[in-house]
Amino acid sequence: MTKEPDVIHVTGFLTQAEADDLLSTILKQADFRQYNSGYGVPRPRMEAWYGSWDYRYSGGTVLKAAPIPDWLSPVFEKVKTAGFGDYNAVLINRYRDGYDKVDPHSDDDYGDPFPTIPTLVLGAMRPFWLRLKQDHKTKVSYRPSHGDLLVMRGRTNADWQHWIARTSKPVGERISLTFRKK
Ligand SMILES: O=C(O)CCC(=O)C(=O)O
Repeated sequence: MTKEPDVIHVTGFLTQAEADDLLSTILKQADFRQYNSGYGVPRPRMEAWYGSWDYRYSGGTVLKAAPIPDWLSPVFEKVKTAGFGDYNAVLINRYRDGYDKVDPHSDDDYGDPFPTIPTLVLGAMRPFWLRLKQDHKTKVSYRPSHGDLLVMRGRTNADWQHWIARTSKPVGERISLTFRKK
């Protein structure tokens, strides 16, 4: 077990203009909804799912399968060309302000014990936290901002949980795209 996660932070993965364009297209076109957790409580962020299978959260929430829109194809291609994998689905998360968050978790829907998980960030910078599952104390954070790609690799998802913390600081809207495959 390493005390360092295997994470690559690619700054400027998209140019400023590409990132601006994609952000404005997503805000106009993506079918964001606020889903409930398994206990009927609204999840504190909005989500849009594009993939050929239903995306299921533990607790029973289901994001229905939807075709990947054409305007997302170039970004899948760019992730593939950069050598981070060939994906066929994406979960787009929208954190409207500092109140929106996602709690510590691992992504266990890849059907792969050691998945490579690229996350493209648009909009405001929010620290991306990781903690070791073994002790919940060893923590590392990254600061991906508009147009950056953060890639978790190797044992990272197996040994670490990741999250976006709530903050009372004024922060703008943040969008993340997490690429998935089956
Ligand atoms: O928004 C992020 O950067 C993290 C997203 C995430 O952890 C997830 O959707 O599984």
